[in-house]
Amino acid sequence: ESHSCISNSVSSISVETESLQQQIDELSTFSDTPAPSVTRILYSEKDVLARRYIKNLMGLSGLSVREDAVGNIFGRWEGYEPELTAVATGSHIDAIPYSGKYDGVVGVLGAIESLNVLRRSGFKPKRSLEVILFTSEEPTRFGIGCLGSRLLAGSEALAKALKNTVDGQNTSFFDAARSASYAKDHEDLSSVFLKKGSYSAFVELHIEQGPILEEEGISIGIVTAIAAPASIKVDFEGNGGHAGAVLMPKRNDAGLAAAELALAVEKHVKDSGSIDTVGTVGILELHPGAINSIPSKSHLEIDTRDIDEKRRNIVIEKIHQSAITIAKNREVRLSEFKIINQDPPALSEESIIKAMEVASQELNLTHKLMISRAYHDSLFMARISPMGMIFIPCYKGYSHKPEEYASIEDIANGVKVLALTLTKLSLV
Ligand code: HGY
Ligand code: MN
Ligand code: MN
Ligand code: MN
Repeated sequence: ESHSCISNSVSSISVETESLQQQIDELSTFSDTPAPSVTRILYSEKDVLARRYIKNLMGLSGLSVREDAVGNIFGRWEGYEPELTAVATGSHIDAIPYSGKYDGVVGVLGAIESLNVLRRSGFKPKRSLEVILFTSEEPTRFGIGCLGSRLLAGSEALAKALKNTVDGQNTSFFDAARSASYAKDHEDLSSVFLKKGSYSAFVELHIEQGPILEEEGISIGIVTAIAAPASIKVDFEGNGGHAGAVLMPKRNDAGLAAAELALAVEKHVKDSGSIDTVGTVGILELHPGAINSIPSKSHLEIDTRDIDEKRRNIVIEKIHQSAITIAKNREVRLSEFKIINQDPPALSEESIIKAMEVASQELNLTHKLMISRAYHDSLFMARISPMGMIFIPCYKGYSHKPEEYASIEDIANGVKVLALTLTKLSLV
């Protein structure tokens, strides 16, 4: 009867698109910047409101809700063989400054709706199904991406580092967590770690954050691999001084050192020999930041990624060499060159790729295999569980900006593929 319930479920599954769109719109109002932008930073008051909103939706869907010490939230639909490892799906709801309302959100609200779709179709899960809201996928507040999923994947290094991590306002990670009513009784985060094999499968629904699906008119992206991300923090220091009085030969301008390094990043990335290597200097701060004062300090943060880990690491090496050479030539001090993260890529599990392909075929949806150039919580869940990702098209591939958009039809397609994929993985 399990096969029959899958086959007739294709015809009987339907997504409640109005309420899903309404939820996306409502969630986007929990923001520190005006619409259409969304800014929702980890443990901020808006983040706490958004978390409450999601927990309420999980409750309304009959899921049992639990939260861990850093605020990863789990909504569980118990299966009829609860002793088997569960199948999980989920994503994030934190949003970088002035971004959009679909990144991450589609994979949380869509996951809850996919369980509603299954419940409404009369499906009974054998393996329990869990929706996970990962704490802080974005690096905005504490400089490290996928903070929640890295800890779930058992990162001792991160658990240790968080003990003396502060944000830009000098608030410690634990003070921020406690202000959102997490990490109350202890600073030992090993309680967050999940053992390898805790889930039989993890699948994340996400907007593509790239233009391919929309350009090629394809409804579903089936992710085969997630690119390898890395981030570096660099500080230069010089003597600074009066913009009028100090003549050029006497200067050691920390701002120009940063500018030269930013251009060196672009050069090394373009010279990598592959279009798949990318590099970005998204943060470049000058101190004291006065028009008539020669920058005495500069701080830049570099994001570089590639689907080939070795090629990416060669770029990091070259960036480091450039920083040292620039400092020497300009007689400034390279006071910090810190690699924050240098992660390997992740491969999706063959059996989950297969399940997503079959689900797309059953739904008559065009689909294609592709890589994810953005990182996701799936990159870390892949360390403790077989992983898969479903992409849906987004407008011109825009993301991390207010123009980010995905149509409710495309979102509904993603929710249906997720729902059918979950049935297959749950009945294994
Ligand atoms: O930056 C990323 O790739 C992710 O969207 N945070
Ligand atoms: Mn059967
Ligand atoms: Mn993002
Ligand atoms: Mn995301």
